[in-house]
Amino acid sequence: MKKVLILGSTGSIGTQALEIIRNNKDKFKVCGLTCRSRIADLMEQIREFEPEAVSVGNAEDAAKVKAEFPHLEIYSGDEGLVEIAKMDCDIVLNSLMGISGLAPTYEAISRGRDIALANKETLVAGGKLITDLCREKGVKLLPVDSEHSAIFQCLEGNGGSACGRAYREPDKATLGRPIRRILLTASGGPFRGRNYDSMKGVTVEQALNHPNWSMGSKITIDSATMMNKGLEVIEARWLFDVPAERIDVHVHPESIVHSMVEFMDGSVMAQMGLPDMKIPIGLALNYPDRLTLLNEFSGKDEDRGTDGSLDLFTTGHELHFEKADRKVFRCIDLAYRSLAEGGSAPVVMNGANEELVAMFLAGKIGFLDIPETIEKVMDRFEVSQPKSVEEILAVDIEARALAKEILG
Ligand code: MN3
Repeated sequence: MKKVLILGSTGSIGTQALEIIRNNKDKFKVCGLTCRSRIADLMEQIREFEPEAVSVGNAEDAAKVKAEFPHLEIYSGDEGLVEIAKMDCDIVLNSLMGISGLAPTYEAISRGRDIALANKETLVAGGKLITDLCREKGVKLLPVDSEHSAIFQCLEGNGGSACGRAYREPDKATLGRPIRRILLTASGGPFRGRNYDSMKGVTVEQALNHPNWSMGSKITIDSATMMNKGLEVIEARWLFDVPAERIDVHVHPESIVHSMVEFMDGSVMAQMGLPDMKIPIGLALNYPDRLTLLNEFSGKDEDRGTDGSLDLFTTGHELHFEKADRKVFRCIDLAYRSLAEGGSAPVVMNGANEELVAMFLAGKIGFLDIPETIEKVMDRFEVSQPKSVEEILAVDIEARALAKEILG
């Protein structure tokens, strides 16, 4: 029985994880849950899953929960997330939004808990700090992001496993991983095929209309700007310890191939599946074993595909691949630039992006203000070398302030 702490349990990933746990009660026990503002949803989850501790966004909501569940350990605020991350558990699912995921993840890793990571900003901002600590503590960092779960699955049995085995340059390697390239796939988002100027007036509603995936609003806007893919390049760089020049972005509008790895012998491994986050969530929670997530297969070939499985015959899937247009989706290049500059540069890019996405969602700025302002913020920032969670969070705050200042 694995004891699971879910950070961000009322969001898209959190609720899907709880659905998996509900159907696999012999394998998992929820020990802690957190949410920022969806208190009613959290209370329902507390009734059903009976955790020992929860954390909520503020003290007022904590009091409300306490009134209803007097025996529960209850924390609140950003400190609450760090406090609950200290609790005894086997695995922490981090499905928090944005940089808020960094400090509690660091805390959980320092206590030796395995991490199922859905919060890519943790690695974007704290990649070196987090992965160094994982190696030191022998912690498994299991990707929940669908592309990274795909890469992880392609690497299993090919010299790779959960975070920690160092990549070596193929020509110099006798040991290590003979990876030639990681082929990171991207759906292209709702604005695939557009030219840059045509995106000037796009509305929040249009940007939130993702063709394949149903996700939270921040990541959906990131998908529309393709900053999501930029963040994923950085995430892959740290998770798999592969240099940025060996990570390529391939637009694949069907979202059936979730990413690929090319090895030095010319073999390319791909992982496929319908776009369903339960697959990566389930694998990360139950690693190294797979869960039964499909309905029982009835045995007749004609029935394949009706049980939620990928059927390449009857659903008529055609798979297409094209280059990402980086002149249009400038955020991809900004992410590569931040990796090349190193140090605080990805923190600055990420902090500016988070602030700008929130401003766009609030109707305060235009869609193209996002990439253009991130670039200005990066131009103005001198790259530093933050060495702790606190220093990273300080850079994040500065970057957000500068983004706001530039837009007046
Ligand atoms: Mn993804």
